[in-house]
Amino acid sequence: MKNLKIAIQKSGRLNEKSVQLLKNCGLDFENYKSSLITTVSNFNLEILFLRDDDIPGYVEEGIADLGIVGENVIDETESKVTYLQRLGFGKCTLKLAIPKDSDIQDLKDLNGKSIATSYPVILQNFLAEYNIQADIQEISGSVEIAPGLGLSDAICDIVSTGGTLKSNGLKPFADVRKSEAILIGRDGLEENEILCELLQRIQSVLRAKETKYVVLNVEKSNLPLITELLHGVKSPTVVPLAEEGWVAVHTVISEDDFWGKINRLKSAGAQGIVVMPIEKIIL
Ligand code: PRT
Ligand code: ZN
Repeated sequence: MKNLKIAIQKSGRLNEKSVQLLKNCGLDFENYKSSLITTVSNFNLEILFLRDDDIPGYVEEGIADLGIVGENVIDETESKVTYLQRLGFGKCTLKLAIPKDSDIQDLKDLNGKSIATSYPVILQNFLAEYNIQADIQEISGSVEIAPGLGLSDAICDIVSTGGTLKSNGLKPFADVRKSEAILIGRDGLEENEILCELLQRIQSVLRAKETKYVVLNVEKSNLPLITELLHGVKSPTVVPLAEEGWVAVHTVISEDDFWGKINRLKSAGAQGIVVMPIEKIIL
């Protein structure tokens, strides 16, 4: 079977998590920082390491079959690629921000103002949607310092914690678009067997991340209360303990659900609660 090629970021914010996701899928490869391509030894896949900005174009042109990249980059490059799977990392928001003491209060106040950004395409589309005429100043990095240098009245940049805005005397003003890392594919790949298997592995890793394996001990008489609280993959497994009248309950539960139920489980008599990570869940 012909290998598929997947493009991931060579270095930067998405590199480590992209590599980790592929490794968690059971793929065995050397993560050579210096090479541009590596072969997975136990799966029909080659990995290309690229600048994130180049990934959508490589996939659109079919040089790579698949890619992992932020949605912001796909939109900015206006590439025609297929969204295959949201990956839950690299989460951020492209925001408009203004100096703390700015008199801009409303989106319409941006009319006639200048906005510095590395995302001119997304920004232009956003402004057009709100019928705003502003002067877009395209700069490739350190956008946050533009207002301080007198280059612009506002900026449009990616924010995750908000720390960079704050330390540059800026405040968020409006959200332009949310983004996270996405698995994309070239056109016509949908039925490909290697892709189907890779997607199944990725989805089982993502599912496992949201869930925990929980074991707890309870007196047999309290078991109905506990099983009612726990709705796992199926009904929980119940195993007798050496101590007469006690059982251990094993189940799989979403982490959010678990934290919401912990106090009710304790009041229902649960003891010795152990929570463990899960590697994969195959449905
Ligand atoms: O070299 P290459 O071109 O591949 O990488 P790059 O420098 O263009 O991108 P990189 O590695 O910085 O980011 C890759 C992707 O990560 C982006 O396209 C986003 O989808 C996503 N991402 C998630 C972020 C952030 N969080 C983020 N915080 N990208 C950039 N930032 C920057 C932002 O530009 C700003 O300078 O971090 C600063 C703000 O962070 P906070 O936490 O202070 O708000
Ligand atoms: Zn980039």
